[in-house]
Amino acid sequence: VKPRSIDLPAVLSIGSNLGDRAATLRDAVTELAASPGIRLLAVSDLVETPALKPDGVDHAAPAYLNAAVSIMTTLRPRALLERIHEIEAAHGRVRQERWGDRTLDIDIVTMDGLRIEEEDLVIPHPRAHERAFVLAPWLQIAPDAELPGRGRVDALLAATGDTVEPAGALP
Ligand code: A4P
Ligand code: MG
Repeated sequence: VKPRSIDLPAVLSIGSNLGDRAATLRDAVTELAASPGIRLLAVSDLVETPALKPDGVDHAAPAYLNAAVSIMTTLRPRALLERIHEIEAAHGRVRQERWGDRTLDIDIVTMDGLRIEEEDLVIPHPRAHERAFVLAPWLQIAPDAELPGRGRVDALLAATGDTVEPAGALP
């Protein structure tokens, strides 16, 4: 008997602040959708926000485009992370400073109700609840969404007090 694979819903946040940001995000979505074990459910519109650095918002750095992507996946969390790293690497992602400028960042925001706290993998994403550039696109594609352990996404977004600039649909 073939074991049944478990299909879990997951939400990803994708972002870019270098190069042709919209084209990179569009390609990343295409590559996610073409990945074995990943099925695309919804993609939000783009939002634009200034770069957040460890010391605060950096208006001198290039601004980000971000979007939220909802998927179903049979991949285990670590396999999904590996696939994400492959897609980032294919877009010339270079890891230097923390929260440094990047062509492509893909973060796992949630995977169903899973709670994972390992050195190189934390789910839900530990900073998602306080970031309007994660919450606003997510709310667009899932108006009733909840962030496990944190509450409703609409309430979390309101609590940030931050706004995002709508930047249209993916090209
Ligand atoms: N990692 C752990 N948990 C996860 C997860 N849930 N999803 C590990 C993805 N990766 C996860 O990430 C470092 C390591 O985190 C990965 O190797 C993985 O094993 P990274 O992408 O190499 O580096 P990073 O993104 O600079 O670090 P970090 O701390 O994850 O950054 P954040 O919190 O994701 O912030 N400003 C705007 N406006 N828009 C943005 O999208 N993004 C960041 C990155 C900073 N400022 C931003 C934005
Ligand atoms: Mg990241």
